[in-house]
Amino acid sequence: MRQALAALTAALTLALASSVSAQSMTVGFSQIGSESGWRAAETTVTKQEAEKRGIALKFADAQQKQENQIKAVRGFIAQGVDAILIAPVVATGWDAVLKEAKEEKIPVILLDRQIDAPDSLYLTAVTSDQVHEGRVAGEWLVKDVGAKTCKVVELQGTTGSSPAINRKKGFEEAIAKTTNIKIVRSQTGDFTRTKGKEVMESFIKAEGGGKDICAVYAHNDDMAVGAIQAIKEAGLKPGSDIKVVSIDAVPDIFKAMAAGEANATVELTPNMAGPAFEVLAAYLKDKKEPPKWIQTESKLYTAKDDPMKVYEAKKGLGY
Ligand code: GYE
Repeated sequence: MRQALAALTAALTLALASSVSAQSMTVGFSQIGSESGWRAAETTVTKQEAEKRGIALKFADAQQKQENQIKAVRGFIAQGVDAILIAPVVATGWDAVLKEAKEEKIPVILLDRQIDAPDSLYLTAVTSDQVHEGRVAGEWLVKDVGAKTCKVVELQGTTGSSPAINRKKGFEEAIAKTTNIKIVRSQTGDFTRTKGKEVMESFIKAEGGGKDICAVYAHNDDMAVGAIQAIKEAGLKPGSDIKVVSIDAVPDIFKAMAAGEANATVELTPNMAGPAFEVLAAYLKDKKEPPKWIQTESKLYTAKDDPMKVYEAKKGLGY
């Protein structure tokens, strides 16, 4: 009896300790901005995940500028937060500020993008496999196009960001296995609809009014939605005259798919914070080092996957 009581007390103390630590935990989040529907959803979900755990979240929107992110991180360090989340807008330039956090023993977790820095400077990175995402997009196009000659135009993500670098790499690997599919133009659209439309307009002008373009590969759905607008304004049919393949699987791309204006997207979950908070709680409790990379799933969706049903299902997930 006495042993059972002791075990129960220990279990209750442990549960209380971990819930108290989550309750009193303050986490700073340096978010890139709200350049895309996916990014806005990530912010919403991160706030929901923090609330669920009783974590006090200090949120800073960097308007897509690294210097604002670095300033925000320094602010979190000065405030003595328990941990810091960073969605790093670009892959380089983080060593100094991460060393400052390390000196103050404040763990840093990267969300949705990787950085070129020693992984001793951060606790873990919660991201998709972005090379794989690009490969899946490329393999879909290879299958869809068959032996037909296909001139592809590419809308890259933010210059110097890990998704832009990796998604380009993966897609090129996939089409390199063919001799009939080539990227003829490639430029950054900075992950935004506006820029995606602008750059697609310039591609159409440069490529004989667009009739020679077989497909557009956009590193995210928001640029793809902008490109769809440009294709329509040029009097062409997106989804058939020019195939549209992209990444994120935000609700609006499924609306376009249902209208026959988009063809394929690779899903990226906006919930990177849930896994981040889980490993953080474990680390703060017993200093157990998590793996340096927590990989999120990537799933291909095409028009065959009942797009309006997917659209409805996604509407509630932070978008
Ligand atoms: O694909 C895009 C956002 O960092 C992987 O950033 C993320 C990308 C995402 O702007 O919509």
